[in-house]
Order: sequence, then structure tokens, then C-alpha cells
Amino acid sequence: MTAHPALVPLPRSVAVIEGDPFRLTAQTPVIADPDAAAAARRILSTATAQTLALPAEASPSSPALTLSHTSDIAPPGAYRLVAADTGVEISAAGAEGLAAGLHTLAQLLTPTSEGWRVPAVRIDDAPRFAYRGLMLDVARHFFPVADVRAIIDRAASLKLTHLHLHLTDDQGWRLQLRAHPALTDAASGSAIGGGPGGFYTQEDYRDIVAYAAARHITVVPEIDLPGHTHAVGLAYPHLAADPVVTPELVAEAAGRGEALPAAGAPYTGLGVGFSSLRLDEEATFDFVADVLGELAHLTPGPYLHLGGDEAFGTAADEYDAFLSRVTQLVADLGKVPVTWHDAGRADVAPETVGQYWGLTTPDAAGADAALAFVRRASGVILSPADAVYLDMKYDDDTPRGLTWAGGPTSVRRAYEWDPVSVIDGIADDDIVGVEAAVWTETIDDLAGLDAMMFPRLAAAAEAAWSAPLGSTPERSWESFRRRVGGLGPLWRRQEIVFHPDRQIAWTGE
Ligand code: TNX
Repeated sequence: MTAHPALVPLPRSVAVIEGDPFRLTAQTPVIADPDAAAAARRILSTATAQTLALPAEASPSSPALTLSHTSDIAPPGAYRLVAADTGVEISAAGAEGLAAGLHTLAQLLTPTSEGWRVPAVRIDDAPRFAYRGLMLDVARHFFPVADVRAIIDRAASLKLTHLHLHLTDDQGWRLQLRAHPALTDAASGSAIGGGPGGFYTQEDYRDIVAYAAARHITVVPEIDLPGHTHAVGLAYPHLAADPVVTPELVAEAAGRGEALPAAGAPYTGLGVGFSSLRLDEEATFDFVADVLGELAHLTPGPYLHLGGDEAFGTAADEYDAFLSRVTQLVADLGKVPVTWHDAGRADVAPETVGQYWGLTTPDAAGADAALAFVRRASGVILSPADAVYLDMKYDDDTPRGLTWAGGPTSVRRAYEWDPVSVIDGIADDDIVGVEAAVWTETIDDLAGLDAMMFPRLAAAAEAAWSAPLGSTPERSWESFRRRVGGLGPLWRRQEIVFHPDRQIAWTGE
């Protein structure tokens, strides 16, 4: 084997050790607590596209997969993996680290006629950032629960920890709320391009949250406020301001052959920034308090995302007062508010985390807004759009996708940036984590999500997990393009319809 196996995200240390390879078969015994054993069967069966029994009982002499808890391995997600012909041992403090180790083991497997070969290696690994996220926009196009589950599996396989669901936007409201059934009755049946839309029942949402939790992923729900709210007006006309139709929006809509937004009619175009809740109405605050209260109750995770982006239809003073009041409301509900960085200029609750979505070379306003969160000591999530907005085209020939974030985003551009270098004055400790985002204006099915996410999601995962870009020879584009290319066979077995990008050195099997 080569010195560095095809592992993404790159582990902290990989050492090739003495010994013959391990052979994993369906009958390899698993020595582990029942939950960890179940995780091993699930993760390795998916990775091999075979049902691996991995029995618990074994003769003492057969080489086994051993999963053990060791309190001296930190932080959460960290693990040690030692493989040789005598067995594979994964150790971690808890279930999250064991799962991370199992996903690494999945990447080490090569099929042979006598089972799956695992090279003799010792890996000591730990994440750089605790928050490693993926945002999925289910508002522009709706994705059923089965697709969201598939996305959760994909995120877990790259050791991500958070799934941010962008649940509401101008084109539709996707979450059933008991106090406001009109939102899904009147405002979920539309999507970009005129598709049928859809929504998650409360049971669906609980299913997603539980499925994610079983894979060590926390759901971060977003209700985008006070802009991106045209759909609210379909249910509650008195809460929505009239669309602000600018000459630019008129020109864009004409160019795309789309209808303009009109109060009370579903919006199915790609325009942004024209809608706002009515912030001069106390009824709006009652509505928002109800919605966020119910969402907090449904959501076990610590974060509630309030959006706050592109509220061009909202007066600046009203926007600031709204964000200040609503972030405080979320804090009072016992949750950590998250907003897009646009809200940094407002006097938001001090615990509010800002999500930076400007470019890897920020403009002054974007950098200032992001720094405001750091000054309040709450930190930032980095989602630089020209690196980790996975809805950008790869190149001019990509069938789906947008190009506004500095043109197409090649795999190399998605890889060659480092979180700590984006905003001057922000150190590793100020960074809560890194989040990739797939906006779905141009994507309407799982195959489309796959093609846009893979391989670039692997680059984002490496930015979130691995040591800084350039800190070791392997933390480089040349190494990444080899390593990620080696994952092609695994992704095919996992039924991931990845984009066979020409910058990547794909290996066959
Ligand atoms: C910007 S990022 C948006 C979204 C769009 C996306 C498309 C952000 C906070 N707002 O409304 O869907 O670009 O790439």
C-alpha cells in the first residue's frame, strides 16, 4: 500500500506499522457494547454494500474488531485505530469517537477474494473544530424525509456533527406547527419552478432529529427572519409587508422568464431580498414568539437559527431592533441563537453565534459584521460562499448551480482555504466551526444534491476536521486530490452519485 491511505478528512497522524493486513469478513467477531456493535454493523455494511453479520460471540483466537472506551482520548470525536492481521482496535472516550473511527475503517477497506483488506496502520485522530456542519435548503425545493436521512448518512461518513435545515423561505414553509397550521396548509405547496413543494409533519421532524442523533448529528433548524418570508404572507397576509420590487429584480425576473413576486400569490422564482415581515406590527412579534417557542420545544439541540440575511425589504432601524429582540427571545427560551453575519451590526443577544457567508476575501462590511460576534465572545461559524457554497457550479459546463460567489467553485478552490485565514483578527478559538451549504434553487432531487456535494463536501469536512491547510505535506491539494480520488469505489458502494470531477485522480477498483 502507499504510505498514506485514502482518508478524508485527513487524520492527525497515520503511521504504517509492522504486520500483515487485517481481513474483515461477514463473520469477523465484534467485541463491543451493544450500541457500538450495532454502529459497526450499520456503518461497515453500508460501506461494503453487503450485510455483515459481525457476530458478538467468537472463539478467543479469531481476529476481532474491538471497540473500547478510554477516557484519556479527547475531545468528542477523537479516536485511536490500530489495525494488523491480529485484529482491529478502535478506542475512544464515547460513542461519537467510536463512530468516527468506524468511518475511518470504512475508508480503509479494499475488496479482495478473501474479504475486505485493512492495511496495518495506527491512526491517532482528533477534530480541529467541534462544529462541523452541512446546511440543506429544503425551502426552495422540498426534499422528503428519505432524502434527508440519506444526506445525514453522507454527512456522518465525513464526520460532520451538525445538519442545519433551512426550513422556510419565500418559496415555501416546510415545518408543521401546532399553533399555526395555516403555515403549512397555505404556504407549503409551492417551490421554485412550480413544483409541488411539501412539508415535514412534527412526526417527520422528530424522525429526522432522532435519525441524526443516532449518528451523532445535531439538527439546527432555521426559520429565516425577517426577510425571506414571502410564504408567511400566504397564510397571514396582515403580517407580511408588500414585496419590494426593485428595477434589478424586474430585470432578473425578465431574464429568467419568471413572474414577479405578488402579495398573496406563491412565489416560484429565484429572486431574493424582496420580502419582509411587518415589523411595525406587534402581532408580528407575537407570531414570531409562538413559532420560535414551538420550534424550541421540538428541537433537543442547543441552536436555533434565525436567518437575518438579505433583508433588503426591511428598514435598517426596524431590522436592528427586531434582531435584538428576537435573539434575546431565543436566549430566553434556553437556546443559542444563530444568525447570518448580516445581523452582526445589530445589538443582538451576546450569546448569538454569527454565520459568515461572504467570500474567503471579505469586504470591509462583512468582516466587521463577523468580528462583532467575536467581540461579543460568542464566535462565528464559517461558510465562505466561494469555497463551501456547494450550489455553485464547478465550472461553466456544470448543468446545475449558480455562479454569484466569484464564479464557479472548482474542487481545488473548495479545498484551498483555511478557516483561520478568512477574517483578520479571528483566531481558532473564535471559530465555532465550519459549515458547507447547499442552496437548492437549481437542485430538486437527491442525485442533484449528490452531484453538487461530492466531492466538494469532502473538502469542507477536511477544513472543519483536519489541521490547518499547509501544516503538513498531506494537508495539501496534491494529497487531497489523490486521497479523495481513492474514495470513489466507497462512494459508489454507498450509492453516492458524485461528480466525476476532472481535477481529481479517481481510482478504479
Ligand atoms: C445567498 S447565503 C443566500 C441564499 C441563496 C444563496 C444561493 C444567504 C444567507 N443567502 O438566499 O439561496 O445565496 O447561493
